[in-house]
Amino acid sequence: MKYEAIIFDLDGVICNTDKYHFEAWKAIADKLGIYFDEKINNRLRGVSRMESFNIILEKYSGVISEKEKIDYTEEKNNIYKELLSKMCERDLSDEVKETLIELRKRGLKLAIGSSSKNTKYILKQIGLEGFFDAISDGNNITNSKPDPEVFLKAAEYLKLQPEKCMIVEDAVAGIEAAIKGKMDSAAIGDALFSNKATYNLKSFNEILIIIK
Ligand code: B16
Ligand code: MG
Repeated sequence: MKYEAIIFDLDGVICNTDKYHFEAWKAIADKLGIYFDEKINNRLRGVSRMESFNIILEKYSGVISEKEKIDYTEEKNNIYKELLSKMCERDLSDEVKETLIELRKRGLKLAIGSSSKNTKYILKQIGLEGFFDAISDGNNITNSKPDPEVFLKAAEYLKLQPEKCMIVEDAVAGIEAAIKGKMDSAAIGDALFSNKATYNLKSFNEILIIIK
């Protein structure tokens, strides 16, 4: 086989938490009277919480202190976590679940490479606590995507060379991170627009075809 491991992004790949990020950011943007739509939300995919807020603030004409920025990002995270608390095992699709099980059966190591500091909580909610061989997330990185750090750390935790790992991503920033880390990548959803991934997935289970 071409790869020894697959490193999955979480939000927008394993589960659809991206819609909750949107809802939570929208509440903050509305509070501040900032215009915010799906197109701006797509620029937040894969980037850290504070970087996301800085992108939203590009449309803000007022003045905001660093302390207020921390307070607003915390408020966003509380709204987001409240939405996550309603998630359960049914929020993991059969397609994703069956593909993960089949990949493991074929002997591949499976890891998460996510910018989110809520990764472990989300995995628990959808019934995947303890499933992955390694988790690299927003808690162990200094630079978020498009920096390759989160994926390089995942490869390191798996004790594998980065070239032996393939990345699955829904964010353009994530595909750029994979390229910088010299790793092959498979794009799904919004990441298809980057046109820079090694593979383009029409559906998640196509991973089973491309790894052959
Ligand atoms: P949190 P991923 C990313 O997760 C999201 O795509 C991005 O929108 C979010 O800002 C980032 O996590 C940080 O999330 O606020 O939960 O720490 O796509 O890299 O799995
Ligand atoms: Mg994502």
